[in-house]
Amino acid sequence: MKLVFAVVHDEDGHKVMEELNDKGFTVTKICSTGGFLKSGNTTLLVGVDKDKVDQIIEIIKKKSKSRKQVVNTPIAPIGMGNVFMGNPVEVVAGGATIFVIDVERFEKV
Ligand code: 2BA
Repeated sequence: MKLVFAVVHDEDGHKVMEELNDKGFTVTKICSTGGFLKSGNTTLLVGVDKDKVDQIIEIIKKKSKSRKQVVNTPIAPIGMGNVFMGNPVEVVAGGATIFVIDVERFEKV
């Protein structure tokens, strides 16, 4: 058995989850935050047999869009106060970041 972790954009999370449910997969949604952008994203957990992993990845791929996002990184203090000049940096986030890990044991009690 495998556990698929997929980090998707908040706006795509619902669509991905709905499609996975429609295709018969059980999904857990976790509200998460990206360490770089410090903005909300969605992490989906799907436990499945090994032979279904590719199907899940295809669904996530189909329902997740990549987006350009701008992050303001402070580069220099201005004057003597605590005001920082922003340095806007554009990054392309997503479609999705997917991890597939082995499940040693799976129980429902
Ligand atoms: P964030 O950490 O907020 O990153 C958002 C986007 O910012 C990333 O998109 C990437 O394009 C850019 N980025 C991240 N770290 C960067 C850095 N040190 N320098 C320059 N640009 C950087 P994605 O790669 O598509 O990642 C989207 C989200 O997926 C991430 O949000 C994070 O929550 C998760 N993620 C991505 N790779 C991961 C990893 N190796 N481990 C854990 N989570 C990961």
